[in-house]
Amino acid sequence: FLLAFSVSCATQTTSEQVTTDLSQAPLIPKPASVQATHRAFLLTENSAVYYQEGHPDVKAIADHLAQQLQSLTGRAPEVRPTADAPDAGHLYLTLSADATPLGEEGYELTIAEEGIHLRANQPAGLFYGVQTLRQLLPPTREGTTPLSLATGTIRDVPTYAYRGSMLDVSRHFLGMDDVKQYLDWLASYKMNVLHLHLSDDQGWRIEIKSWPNLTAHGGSTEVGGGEGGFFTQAQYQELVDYARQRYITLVPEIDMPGHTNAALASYPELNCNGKAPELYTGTEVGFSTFCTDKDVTYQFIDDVVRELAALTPGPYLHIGGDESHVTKMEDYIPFVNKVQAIVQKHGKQVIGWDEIAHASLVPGAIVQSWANVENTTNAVRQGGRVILSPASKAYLDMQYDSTTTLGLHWAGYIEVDSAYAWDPATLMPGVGQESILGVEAPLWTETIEDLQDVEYMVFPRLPGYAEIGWTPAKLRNWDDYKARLAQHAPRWQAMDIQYYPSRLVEWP
Ligand code: TNX
Repeated sequence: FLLAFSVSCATQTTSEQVTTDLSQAPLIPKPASVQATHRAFLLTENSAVYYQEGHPDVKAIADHLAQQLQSLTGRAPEVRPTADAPDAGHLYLTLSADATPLGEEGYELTIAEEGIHLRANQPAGLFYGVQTLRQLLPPTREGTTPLSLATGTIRDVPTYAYRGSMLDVSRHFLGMDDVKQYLDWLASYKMNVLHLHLSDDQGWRIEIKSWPNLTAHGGSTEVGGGEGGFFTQAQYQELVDYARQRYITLVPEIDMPGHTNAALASYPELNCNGKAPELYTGTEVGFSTFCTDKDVTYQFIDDVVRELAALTPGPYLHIGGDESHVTKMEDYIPFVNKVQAIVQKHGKQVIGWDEIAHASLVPGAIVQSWANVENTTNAVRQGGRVILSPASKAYLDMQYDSTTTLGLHWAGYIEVDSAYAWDPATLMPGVGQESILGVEAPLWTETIEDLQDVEYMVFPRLPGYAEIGWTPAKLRNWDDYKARLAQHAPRWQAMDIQYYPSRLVEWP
């Protein structure tokens, strides 16, 4: 129900009344449980952020929250270790190991008239609780404090452990600032994986010190013949760190044995005929392959995986494996088996596109399913777990409809409703929730040239994938979601995001 506040309402420039019903908050992802108590907490300039001492990450999250609050109140709140009995009106961040139902990533956010208490088992949970709090506050500074928050308790845990998106930085290179911006977007919707597609026919985008021509030559162009680019190892580590501060794991992908023209052009010895092809700036797929029966190929892969694994604290290394149309199946299978062993040797868990299920999956291997039911069920039969990226639902490079100018449509058009209204656990027969690690929405960049293009394809679909990964299926439905989604537009506007204004949503 709605209640007008004489104090707080005057301070909020929107004409809407201030709601004190926490269950009506337009949160994305929708929390697992919300209990409203229909009163209000007033956040003032004197509200401080108290954090439990003993864990550096908790202090960092408190600082992050303080920064967000400063942008809304104009004043930096004090950040202090929890004092014995501070007076009312503050925010408290606490790690409590006993709240086991919250798991690794869950949180409990209690908003009372006297104060706001955020609790979690792990820092990640506190970070997600802060993202929720941020969505309960206005998008921008709208006037003076106090800001009113509806009271109640949110107890929230994600359904799937892996909630990701992929950026293809190979077809068109996207630089440091673009990737950081993308990481911020993912974090604000509680997504926890960024998969970087670092190599393809059109470009090699990660410095490998033992094979320097990969980037010197192989990174020098992109689709359309632009200048390309690459990440130095130091830059990559900066991204790893930026992601880690947002509780996001980076998954690096080196695609092979196909999608390798940039590497083949950089080192002739990787080709069966010993001749380096020209660099490629078109958009065909499936024409390149490493020479799978040369020893140097595996020496090369060992070096690349060793260097990349050393730079990557996350558990995964993605070996691609898709669309190797010019690699014979009798060569593809032993190749994938050997590469899996190399990845294991360097201490990482293998992820590959669903075609790798043709090989014998090593224990712990994860298959990223983009289309093929047979490959995916084969992976599950082998004991592999699955990341779902069904092209006709989750490909961010698919056009919204026939009038969209960016993007492709080989897997169909994906309007905002179709992107949202599917359930990972019932998508493929034989691939149930217990086999599913999570969901990932890939953005391939054959037609995507810069961050503005990225924005248009990603917004407003990305929050939907975040919700599919986080919110229990039984709490999700399109009509409820689209009303919440509409209310995020002012947040995107505040961040200068040029989103696709789908006609299926009643934007404010
Ligand atoms: C298929 S799906 C690809 C990519 C393309 C994409 C374009 C998959 C694993 N491979 O190489 O960029 O389609 O939508």
